[in-house]
Amino acid sequence: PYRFTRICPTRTLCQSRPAAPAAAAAERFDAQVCVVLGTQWGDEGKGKLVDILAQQYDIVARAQGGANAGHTIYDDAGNKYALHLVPSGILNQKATCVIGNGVVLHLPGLFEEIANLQKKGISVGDRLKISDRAHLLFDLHKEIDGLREAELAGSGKQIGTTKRGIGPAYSSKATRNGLRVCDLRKLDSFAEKLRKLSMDGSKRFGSGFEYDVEADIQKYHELAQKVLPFVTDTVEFLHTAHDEGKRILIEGANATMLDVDFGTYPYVTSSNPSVGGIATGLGLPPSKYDALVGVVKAYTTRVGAGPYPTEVFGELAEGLREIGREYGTTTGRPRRIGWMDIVALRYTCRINGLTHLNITKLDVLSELPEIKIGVGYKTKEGQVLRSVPADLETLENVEVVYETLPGWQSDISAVRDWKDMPQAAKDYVQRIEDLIGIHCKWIGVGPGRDALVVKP
Ligand code: 2SA
Ligand code: GDP
Ligand code: MG
Repeated sequence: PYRFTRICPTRTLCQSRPAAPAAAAAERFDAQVCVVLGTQWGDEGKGKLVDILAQQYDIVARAQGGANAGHTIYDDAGNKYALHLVPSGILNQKATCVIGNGVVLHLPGLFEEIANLQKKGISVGDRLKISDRAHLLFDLHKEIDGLREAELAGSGKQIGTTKRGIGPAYSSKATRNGLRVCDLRKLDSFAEKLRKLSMDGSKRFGSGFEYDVEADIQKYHELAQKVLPFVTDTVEFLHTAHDEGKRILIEGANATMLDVDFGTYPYVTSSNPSVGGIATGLGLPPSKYDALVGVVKAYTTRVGAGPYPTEVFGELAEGLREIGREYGTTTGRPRRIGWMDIVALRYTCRINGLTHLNITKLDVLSELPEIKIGVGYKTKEGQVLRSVPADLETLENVEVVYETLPGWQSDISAVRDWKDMPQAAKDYVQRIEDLIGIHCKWIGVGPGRDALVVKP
């Protein structure tokens, strides 16, 4: 039944973009502190919402993850930006961006990203604050990430990491031999600590471990001078700003189904992309969060290995991948594709205590004659599960129970008002809202800033 009829001009995404203000930017969002989180396996379109909301916030902060994250955003002129470590608020020239203590920071990558932004006319200047407690991610962590994946390849159990060194950097943090940004203030002891850390790698991996520690120490002499002007106590900075009534937007990276505690372990990232990671990654407590927005793709995608109950294949997957441009922002890997999974979504919404949802990429489904929603998991033994099981074997073997809704088969990429949405598209969004019980405040109908519908 899935014949892609190419009725939908979203296949030429962002070729001519009207410089109209986004609907969300026109309407003030009241929350003084707003947290934006991924509710699926990442790449829901968090960056786009953060960029839009950032126009009305003073501070935009990242709390966890590292350069594994990839957020693609388009400005009013249709220029494309791919951000990894720099918060997506950087496009708002009035916003100060914060990289919190929970982020693992690869300094060469950060400066490359800043230079790329500068080439596109976005000056970072003094608008970036970096926590002195954040852990440094070195090339040795990337090296170990690659070596570990190569080891796992033998047993066919590769995680499919981004090879950005994320797991090894959080391992160093937990092992308590990691180096923090504040260590860059004392370069003698910094060098000693880095030599010890490097020794761990060479002991574990022997001659396979290719890392020139002395060369890196030299490099970090320069990098320290470059980064220290941005470094501050971000806990103090954020609390003072909050007390002064400043508005703070917090940008989640990755997503709850990739959370090291709640995701499909071990096929997860090594941080907590759920709400707990926001609190520990910034030192701003949950009692200060006024809104928690979950970003939900109208279907699902996943990069890397691991169980994925609603995954689809063949022409349907290929068609949606092409229309939705589902390729990794960081690695360019093709993303796996699946239907909306309500069991997983209900689970992640509960964990995060979400107050609003943003359904994204509804336009990508426009060509389909019918659309499925996974509403239940049935085990081999015939038991219907109410939530996501911890045991991967159980999860891998569930049979998904689907509801099928009619598609709208018309282009919705120019719709800006909920009342102009085709009835079948309204029904699809309403069904998700009813199943989850959280207001879908924003609906994405294209990648541009203006392509957003506010649902009453
Ligand atoms: P890692 O590198 O240790 O965090 O990888 C562990 C798992 O987490 C997944 N992961 C991601 N999933 C979706 N998007 C991510 N960011 C990039 C993007 C991904 C890319 O925006 O497209 O470019 O490939 C991201 N980062 C980590 C990863 O696939 C592993 O399953
Ligand atoms: P993030 O990691 O959650 O920030 O998401 P990514 O930026 O990695 O991936 C989301 C992709 O979808 C980006 O290329 C966005 O430009 C694009 N996107 C976001 N919202 C929409 C939408 O509503 N419709 C379409 N067609 N694309 C969107
Ligand atoms: Mg992404």
